[in-house]
Amino acid sequence: MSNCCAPARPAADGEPGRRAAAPASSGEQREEQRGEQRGEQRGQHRVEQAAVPAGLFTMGDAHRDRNPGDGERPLREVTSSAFEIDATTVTIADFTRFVDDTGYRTTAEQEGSSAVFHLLLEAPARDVLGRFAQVPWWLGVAGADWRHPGGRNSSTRGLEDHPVTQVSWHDAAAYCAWAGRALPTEAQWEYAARGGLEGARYPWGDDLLASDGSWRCNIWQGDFPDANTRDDGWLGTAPVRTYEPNGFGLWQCVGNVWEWCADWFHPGAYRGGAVTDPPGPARGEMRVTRGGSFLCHDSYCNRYRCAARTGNTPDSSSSNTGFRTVRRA
Ligand SMILES: [Ca+2]
Ligand SMILES: [Ca+2]
Ligand SMILES: [Cu+2]
Repeated sequence: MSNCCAPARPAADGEPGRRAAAPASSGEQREEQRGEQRGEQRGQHRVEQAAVPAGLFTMGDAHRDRNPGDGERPLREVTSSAFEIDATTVTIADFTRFVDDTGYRTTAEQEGSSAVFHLLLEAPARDVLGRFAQVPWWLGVAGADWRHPGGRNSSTRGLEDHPVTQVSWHDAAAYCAWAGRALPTEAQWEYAARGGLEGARYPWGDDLLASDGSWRCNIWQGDFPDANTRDDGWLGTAPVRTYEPNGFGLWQCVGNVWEWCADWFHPGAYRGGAVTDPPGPARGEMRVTRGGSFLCHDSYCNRYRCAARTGNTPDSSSSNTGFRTVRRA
């Protein structure tokens, strides 16, 4: 899949998305072992927690807004155990504590590049390695990583309360291992994002805008991908406590940054009827991402919805993908 919203890291042969998938969870298991060897010294995870009660919800797109091929249907009844989830995505300040404690190097740092949205580029032209063919507003940029989200001339100064970005699924899993946490399953993510509203399009209801016409999430306004009017206040990421939290106390599930989930992505994942605490497909090539980002616009990508789903290869990283975590069961 060439995702309109976040490109896959090119394989060594330059063809996006063709890199062989890593053996299932190898990075995660390695990081988990490391975390367990540290035992009591597990890192301090300071993100505020939202309590999600045990319950039953309808997973999937009840409005037929779906993107063909994403597999937002059939609807299915999901029974969920209670769990605790981060009220916000992991911030740059949070990720800094993890890296300071462990010396962890992200996939982008190891590979030497990451995907930067063209209007967020802060790097000399020689750092631009290329454009992604299907999604030319994405640039492969040498030196882009979580500390330099726009490239070598950028920094995270003043962005401490913004979501960390330019992190791969492996990086998110490594953070979780350090913190004694886990990525949410896709079902946990959707249940938490819905905030107790059954079948609603957004975490706050069915209408995109507030009754006074103001924005309730950080997506794109204007002509994608070149002109953004910033009606919602933001071209790129917003601080994690922007707008209002949902009924369970979660902020910005929809918009701002895509959020990595634990599951492998498969468009047929919902077939098979009612389930309890589903872990997702046993294998795959992409990990699920949820919630859409500051780049979503109805003109080409309406994935800023509770039911929307897509995936990316686990080594991919970009300007608009981050994560939140759950307490390990
Ligand atoms: Ca925006
Ligand atoms: Ca989000
Ligand atoms: Cu989108």
